[in-house]
Amino acid sequence: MGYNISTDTNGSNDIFYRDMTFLHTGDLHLGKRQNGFDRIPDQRDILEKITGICRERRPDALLICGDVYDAAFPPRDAVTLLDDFICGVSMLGVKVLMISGNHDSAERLRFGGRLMSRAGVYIAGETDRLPIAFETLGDGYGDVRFVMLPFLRAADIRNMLGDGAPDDPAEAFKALFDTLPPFSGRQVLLSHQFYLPSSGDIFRCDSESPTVGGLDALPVSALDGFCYAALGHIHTPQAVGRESVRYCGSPLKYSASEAFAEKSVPFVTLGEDGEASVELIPLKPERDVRVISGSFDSLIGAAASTDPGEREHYYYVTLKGGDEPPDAMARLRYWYPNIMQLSVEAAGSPSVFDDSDGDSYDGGSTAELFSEFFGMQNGRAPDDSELRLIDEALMSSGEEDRP
Ligand SMILES: [Mn+2]
Repeated sequence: MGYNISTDTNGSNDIFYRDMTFLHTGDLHLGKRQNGFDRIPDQRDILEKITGICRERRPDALLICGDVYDAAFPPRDAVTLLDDFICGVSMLGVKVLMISGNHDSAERLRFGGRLMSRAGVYIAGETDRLPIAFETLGDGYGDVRFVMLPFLRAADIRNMLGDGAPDDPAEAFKALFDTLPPFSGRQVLLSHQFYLPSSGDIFRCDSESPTVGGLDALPVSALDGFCYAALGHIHTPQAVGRESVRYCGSPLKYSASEAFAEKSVPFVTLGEDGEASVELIPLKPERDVRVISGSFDSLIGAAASTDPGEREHYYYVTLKGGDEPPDAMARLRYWYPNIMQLSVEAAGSPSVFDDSDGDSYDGGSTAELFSEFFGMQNGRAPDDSELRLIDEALMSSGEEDRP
């Protein structure tokens, strides 16, 4: 946004417009604990780096595309961190546009949003009314409409579109976009759904928890009307179908499967004609996630000659060779204080030791789990006839009701 009035070499007073630019982030997962480690200090570090990019590059807007927090009830340090981040970016004169993801509580995230919009901080967490939120920012070439779609479950779409909602998710999304007021200018989308290209697949990793009550993969063709689609949800940075539809990826590595991924933030320049050019600005954390493997002796031997700074990273360690002593974890931690996980690869089945606080489910029968799932989907407990249907379905699938 904004423009520079300058004198060109001919001495005439032409106005040179500056193309609109924005920075695309998402999947911050603030407050996440990873294998027992509080990642708030790392998150503060990486958000300060993103703020630094804003300071240097002065984009018109910073987009935060969902999974802002790791949980619906974020710890207070996470809330403080987000407050500091948004405030710091906003003070630079950069607008902030933020949507809720499947990990966020949409209602909590949008607290104060109507007031904050006056300061250029826009939050979309509405899932219960039309139209979906949008903000219009202008540059010298006219207005650009940012369509801000909070993470939507199938039930949200039914609530928004009513009885006429198409069953096909792709059709439903088109119908949602059709409810927006007509607009002929350039449009940018913020969304936190699972989109797939028409051919091929996308790179996924272990830290994207499957979405309860989520929609099936949406075809990326649903986004054809947008100059740029800023997506969140998938933690590996990648384009989907075309360069200007992309997942920015999480700014930090939240699983061992991401150890070799390059994290980055797309810096997007939107031309007069709606052409979006993308520059990936690399993100380098103070403390990285590493994967090492080898025999106990070889790892201990290598540790002594490894730079102490290097040993401060987070490590996923796999021991091979069967020479590990009973106190292997303690002895490795002497050298590598931040071991997130230690696995022993024996000839038989691999075993894993970690201090994870665990995502695995902690009991409950399949029917109980289904009832919980039903509640998340529909906002109420299943009634008797629905419970009978669940039982019948479990019986016919051969899935016995576990204790
Ligand atoms: Mn995520």
